[in-house]
Amino acid sequence: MSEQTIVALSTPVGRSAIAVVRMSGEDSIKIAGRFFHPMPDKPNFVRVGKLQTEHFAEQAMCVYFVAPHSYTGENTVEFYCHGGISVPQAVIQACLDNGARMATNGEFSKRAFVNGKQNLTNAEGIIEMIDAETVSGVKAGVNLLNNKLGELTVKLQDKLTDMISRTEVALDYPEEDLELPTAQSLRGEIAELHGEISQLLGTVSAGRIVKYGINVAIAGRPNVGKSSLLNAFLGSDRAIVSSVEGTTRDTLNESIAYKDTKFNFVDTAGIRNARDEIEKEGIRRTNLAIADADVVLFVTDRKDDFLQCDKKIIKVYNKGDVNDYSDVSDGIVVSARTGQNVELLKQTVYDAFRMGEINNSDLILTNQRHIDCLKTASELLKNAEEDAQNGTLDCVASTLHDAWQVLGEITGTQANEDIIDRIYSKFCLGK
Ligand SMILES: Nc1nc2c(ncn2[C@@H]2O[C@H](COP(=O)(O)OP(=O)(O)OP(=O)(O)O)[C@@H](O)[C@H]2O)c(=O)[nH]1
Ligand SMILES: [Mg+2]
Repeated sequence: MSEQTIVALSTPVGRSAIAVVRMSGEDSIKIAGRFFHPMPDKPNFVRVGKLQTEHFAEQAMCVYFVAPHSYTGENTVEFYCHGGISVPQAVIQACLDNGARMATNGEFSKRAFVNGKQNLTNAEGIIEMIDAETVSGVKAGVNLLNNKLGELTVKLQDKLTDMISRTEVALDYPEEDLELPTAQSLRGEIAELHGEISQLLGTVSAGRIVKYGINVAIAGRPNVGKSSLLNAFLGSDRAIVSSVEGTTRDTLNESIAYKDTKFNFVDTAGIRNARDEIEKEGIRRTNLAIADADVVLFVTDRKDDFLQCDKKIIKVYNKGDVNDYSDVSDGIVVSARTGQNVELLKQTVYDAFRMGEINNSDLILTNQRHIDCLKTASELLKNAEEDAQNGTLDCVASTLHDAWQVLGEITGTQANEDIIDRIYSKFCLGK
């Protein structure tokens, strides 16, 4: 049964030069022909024409695509009309009056999935691209859209299928003289596959940084210039700076984009024996910020200072404009006041996470759903390895099958309706 034709505004609601209204479904071209004249002579070509709405005639452009050669895989029509609120609304109304219905969030993309035009990772790639705040985030989305993870998942599933079928043959025809896997050889194969998945899961922390940025805590004793450094990073007078020790009492979060990466700075209260309740709470928050950090910029203005924590630390010798740090070799000398070496410090943080390398790699896990599926698959393979070790081939086959199933959830070949709906509901209307 063919689905009903749907319509939605694909551009944001509000004042704009143009707006795009999209219709998809078997009748979409027929519906468009009732109020847009002349229709383009052929698919994939834009034509300017008169779009008759209930109250006015609008000059618009129209293009149509014929199934299956469209985003959704169905007949699709797009109108490029004047922007604002009322004109697109009237165009949508014309579609509704002629037989279309309003689309729900992500319904165009869901139809693309149903029609085999995209898999779930492709769809999630689109969401990541739209939501990305940095170039590296967009790249991670592009890789998903380009099916990098999808292809790898299918390859892993193929290997599993091969192992499952050989194991099942061994179980069904034990007396036949076939070249069948021994428990030991099977264990080796499973371990290899397990290793591939573990390697992939090893990219999770890099993926979090790509998606959300590097959490950089600026910490140290009072008055060393932490807030001044935050301001220097931001290029604005964000935090209060004063010569009074204990100026900053609360944590202060600000982000910047550096190259293709986001830095999430937290300026913190200076660490010392607290003088009052408020300062005590401030320092407690400093410790939370340190615990949450990917890297701590330990700011100091003297040579014999140290900070003990189990985080990556970059020592920052501040006030380089007035202090002599000529024999310092375990950190970076900067001046928050003059800006000396502040760019170098950003570059140092960037390099500490090998962001250049990460952003050039093909496959980094950035999506929690994918991570969860791979973790489950990894657990199952670990169990299968043990079963193989114990020689219980029937258990091996069924566990490998479960792993195959879980991997299928990544691309959606094995995903249930709930997962699919949850993913597409994250799309905006008209996508
Ligand atoms: N000469 C010089 N003075 C600086 C530099 N950075 C900060 N200062 C001064 O050091 C004092 C303290 O600076 P803040 O940025 O408030 O220091 P803080 O570490 O945030 O201090 P608390 O919030 O009290 O922990 C101010 O008087 C700043 O002007 C610098 O690079 N050179
Ligand atoms: Mg401060």
